[in-house]
Amino acid sequence: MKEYNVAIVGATGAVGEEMRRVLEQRKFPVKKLKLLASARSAGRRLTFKRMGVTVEELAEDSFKGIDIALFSAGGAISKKFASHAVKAGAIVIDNSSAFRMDKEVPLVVPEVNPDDVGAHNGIIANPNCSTIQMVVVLKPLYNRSRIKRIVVSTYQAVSGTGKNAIEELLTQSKKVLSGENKVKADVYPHQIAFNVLPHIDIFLKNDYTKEEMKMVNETRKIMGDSEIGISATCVRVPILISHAEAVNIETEKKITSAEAKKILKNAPGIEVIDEPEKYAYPTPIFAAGKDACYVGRIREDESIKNGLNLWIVSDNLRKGAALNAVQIAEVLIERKLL
Ligand code: NAP
Ligand code: 12T
Repeated sequence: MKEYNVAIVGATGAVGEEMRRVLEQRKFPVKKLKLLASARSAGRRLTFKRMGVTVEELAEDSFKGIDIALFSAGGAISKKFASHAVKAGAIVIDNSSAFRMDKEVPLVVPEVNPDDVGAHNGIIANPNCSTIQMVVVLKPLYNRSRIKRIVVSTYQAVSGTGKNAIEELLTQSKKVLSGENKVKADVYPHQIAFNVLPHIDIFLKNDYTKEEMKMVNETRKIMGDSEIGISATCVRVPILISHAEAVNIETEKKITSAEAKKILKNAPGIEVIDEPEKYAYPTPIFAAGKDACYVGRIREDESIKNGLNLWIVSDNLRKGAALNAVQIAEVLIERKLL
């Protein structure tokens, strides 16, 4: 089997760490793994397949001989370095929002639009975490009946923001539990421990957040339907891993809740957990560390003719980031595009 030289840009971050784990767990055919981060981390030793790998400082000439570069160090780094990786002959799979809406850049969720991978100019974008888990679940329903409108509220874990945010939630929580009533907020504008913030990424001119508009625009691009009405409210909650979403959809044709359950049970990448009588529904703690998009609380919306309500939960660092990126690379290999 052919093996590939893989680089992880942002290897010491929350997503980068998960990338290493996913590559190893899925037995991705790695010939050589290059771990890149800032000067702060250069020289650190990390393990891959029980071997030590030294973290190197990211530079323009880091990509010689690299076949696949998995970028996860923020949009500014992607904008500055992705072109150098492409020039060196690598295919870039980018986790930031830098290129997602570019016309020449495919935005891919393998369960939804795998055929889009081919049309790239060196860069393929990994969608936003909240978008990925929603489209994995909505696509099989869409295939049964076009979805006219989506209304979604998210409950997003702090790990979506990165390592500093995980640290901040833990530190603040310890302080509150030890009786301090004033805690310092650095990463977020307000205390996140024991709180809920209706604010993810920056605010835009229309008063929505960038995260909310990513869900609108990326969903339309991935589903290949620019006409779907989408309204999102993205909320940060004090949990470590996994995003949850309450999703309401309006379809053109009626889909009963029984039919929806049957469709979703047979769809790729999805597990249905929906037995209210046993209190069985997906939760963030259950989904953390797992690969599937979990869906439960499937109900017909009794306020409209053709509506459904769903509760969708998935690990934001895995399917929401690292796993989806590695699956994109696997599609490239399967299709002999790499
Ligand atoms: P993180 O935990 O803060 O890690 C950031 C990583 O970037 C670290 O490895 C850091 O290295 C590296 N980095 C920072 N500045 C750098 C520089 N100047 N040069 C080289 N490396 C640098 O963040 P994260 O949660 O892993 O997220 C990173 C990226 O993934 C962001 O673009 C975020 O938008 C994206 N992301 C995407 C999704 C998704 O929805 N698909 C989900 C979460 C995050 P040091 O350790 O040396 O500082
Ligand atoms: N600000 O990939 O803070 O565009 O949870 C993902 C997660 C941006 C992204 C977050 C973010 C992205 C967050």
